[in-house]
Amino acid sequence: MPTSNAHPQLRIDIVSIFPDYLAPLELSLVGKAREAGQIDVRIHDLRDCTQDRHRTVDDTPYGGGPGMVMLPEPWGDALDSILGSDPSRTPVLVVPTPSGERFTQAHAAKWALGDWLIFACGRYEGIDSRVMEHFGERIHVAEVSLGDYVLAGGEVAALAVTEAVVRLLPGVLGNSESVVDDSFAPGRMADLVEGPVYTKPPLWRGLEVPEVLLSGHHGRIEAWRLEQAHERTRTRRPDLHGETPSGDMAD
Ligand code: 6GU
Repeated sequence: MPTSNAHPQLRIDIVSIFPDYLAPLELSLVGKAREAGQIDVRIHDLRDCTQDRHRTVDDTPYGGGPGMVMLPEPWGDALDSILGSDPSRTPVLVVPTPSGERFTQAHAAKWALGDWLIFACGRYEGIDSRVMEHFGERIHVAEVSLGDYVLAGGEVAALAVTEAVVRLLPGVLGNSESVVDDSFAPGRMADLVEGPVYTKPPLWRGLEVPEVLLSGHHGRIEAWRLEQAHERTRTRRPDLHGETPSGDMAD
């Protein structure tokens, strides 16, 4: 049985002009994984890689238009320095952007098998595209989006992706079984969201826990949960068009 010893420590570097935004990585599951030595998280201030007195990180876009674009030089220096700190590893450079491919559980599962993630958190209208072009010739670059809305910068996405990856590392979750029933987990949950969950008391404000969950009949409980997952996916996530669990569920 694989243990946390069988897995290399995951290194995570995050470059941002708001390093304090990443403070939540000291808390909860990710914070505990850091304390346990399961991950090595290093946060970097992009402004430490600027050359001028004003610590400039942006300028106006070529071609005109609103907003500012992040300069390539500080990014080049920051990423060169991080890459040079461990030539033995091959990182994935994750660039959060609303114009990226959608980040999914499949990315999280793949990156949990690797040993090094570097996040380049842009602000403003984004990072000069030559940064992604240049580093794309040296390492794998993944421009990813959390969904179809616009955040002010990549920091929240870096937090989200980090948490999605770290909770999949062996030994990070208390119960190693619990990830297989997750929404989107590879396998039967791949295109499904989880159904409702309940705990004690069995009757609360006139609302009962579904009887099947109190039956102790594990086969019926599993079948009911799968049925609920399909129903919830059909109503809330028609974009996933989850398959029906069996012929009698078709409608
Ligand atoms: Cl990854 N970044 C930004 N700035 N906005 C987003 C996003 C990422 N995903 C959705 N909106």
